Amino acid sequence: YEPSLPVSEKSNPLTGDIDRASASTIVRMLQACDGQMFEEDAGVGYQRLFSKEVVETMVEVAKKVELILKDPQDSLVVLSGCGTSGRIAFLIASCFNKRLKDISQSLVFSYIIAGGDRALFSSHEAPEDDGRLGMLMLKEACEGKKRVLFFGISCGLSAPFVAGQLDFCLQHPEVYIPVLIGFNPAHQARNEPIAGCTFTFHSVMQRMLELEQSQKAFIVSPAVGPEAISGSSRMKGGSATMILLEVILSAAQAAAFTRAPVTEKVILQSMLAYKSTVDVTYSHTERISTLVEAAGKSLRCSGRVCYLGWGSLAVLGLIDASECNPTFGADYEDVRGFIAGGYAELNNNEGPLTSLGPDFSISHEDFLRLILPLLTDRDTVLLLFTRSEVLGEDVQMARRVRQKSVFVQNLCSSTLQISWPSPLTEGSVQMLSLCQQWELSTKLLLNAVSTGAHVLKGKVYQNHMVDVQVTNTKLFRRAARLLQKLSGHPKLQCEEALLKAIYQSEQLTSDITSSDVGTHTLVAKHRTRVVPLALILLLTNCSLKEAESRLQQQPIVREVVVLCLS
Ligand code: F1P
Repeated sequence: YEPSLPVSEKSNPLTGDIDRASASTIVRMLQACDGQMFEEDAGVGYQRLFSKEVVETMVEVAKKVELILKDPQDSLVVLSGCGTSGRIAFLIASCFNKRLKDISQSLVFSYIIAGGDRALFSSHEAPEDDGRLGMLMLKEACEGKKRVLFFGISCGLSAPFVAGQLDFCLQHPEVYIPVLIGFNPAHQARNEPIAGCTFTFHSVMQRMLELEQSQKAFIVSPAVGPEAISGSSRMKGGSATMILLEVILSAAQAAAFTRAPVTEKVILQSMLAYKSTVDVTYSHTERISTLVEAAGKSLRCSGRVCYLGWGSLAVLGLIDASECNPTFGADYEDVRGFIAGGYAELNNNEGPLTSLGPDFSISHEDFLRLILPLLTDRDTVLLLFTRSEVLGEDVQMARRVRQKSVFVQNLCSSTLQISWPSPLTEGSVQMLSLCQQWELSTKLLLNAVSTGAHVLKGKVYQNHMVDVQVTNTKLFRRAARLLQKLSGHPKLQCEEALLKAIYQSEQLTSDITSSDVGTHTLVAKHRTRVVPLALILLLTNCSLKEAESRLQQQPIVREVVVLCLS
């Protein structure tokens, strides 16, 4: 079934055996996968990051941002997406607004995440399916604006939420210019009907392609190769989103405030600096492997991994932690992020969210109050900061954590001895890019830690997220496809097994089979381990009860499968 899959959903041949690899091999595999982001077009005909068309479009988009920065009255640059894409939108909008504030300019960047701010730090995948909701949230965010540059991010060119927003922009060209950011060739955009809408992602994109010539719409969608864990677009998809947006917005800021015009050369050089960041980060394979090993050990013996961060690096910790639940079926206690200054530092649209539950307690005070007393030597704590941010707070914090004999590792530029590529441009841009590259570097490290640790815990089968939460249509289809691949059974039978696991029912009633996928995903939200259960059902033809007990006895799915097959 693989040839028919879009690049972002394919399984990567480099990582087929990642589930049996050691920590250092896992890190080397991730390095090879991330390296693919910068590969040239290898004759497959897909646009890549460095393709001429991609760079040219980035120049044009940066010029549109520049216009808004120079004349911000009644204007807005909106960044929007679902899951990781929405979280990166938040991070970038916050960083660039901070920089505008530092030079006393109007703040023009704003973000939208499907599901609202609660989705910044926890998994809310269902709103991704809602095209109308996307449109309404965009309309509300832009009330009264006369000029809006809208960045819709969907790594897989698939989220109905983003399609709804792009469609709205196309219907109101007098105000909106849509820019689509994704990582598949255009013809691979999702063409599945969207509930309550007359368009598909694919059809919206076709309309955008027609408008590209007249610069009324832009598409930046280079392929970056399949993800290390199939479909896990939080990894390369998220990193490449960061790179594209940071390069475009930095170039626009430099042009608006330091009179350094946006050119293809500026864009290309800036992207090359990100390539060096990836290389330099992975030149510390040994140290990263130590972290992966420690985090894996913690998770394997029911310990926890905590990221204690300062500033934007803390945001990356919060983001990475929030993705472990939907990707690996992890509990929110397994990997958690905390930020110095809490919500005041985040400055998110909806303000403090602490009242939503314990998983929204994200300040260092919360960590000291709720987590520190519980820490044991099974746990791993990572401190994330740049030296200028912490002024000794990190040392104090590390001391307090170490008293509990926890594995503590500081991740800051000095500890990892990350040196930075020589500055490419003069003035403020140099400062900006230095800081931004710390962020990409931190993202890669944290993705390696959380992915590697879950792989070592047995939460990945070959290179598939076999414990994925089936909480929206994309994830339902991905789960059903995975069952087909792993069991060799036909699609219908795999979907039936999935439904049995979701509804916890041996018999599928007509009520169940006649419901739509959206309904199934609402029920699945309250279930765990549905894909492993369905897989055992398919492989052994046993009862649900027996499948559950097999999983309880051996939680590592690959081992259960080996047992089933023997
Ligand atoms: C959005 C997203 C991903 C997440 C998971 C579910 O994907 O929420 O960020 O990792 O795969 O979907 P996309 O719209 O950016 O492709």
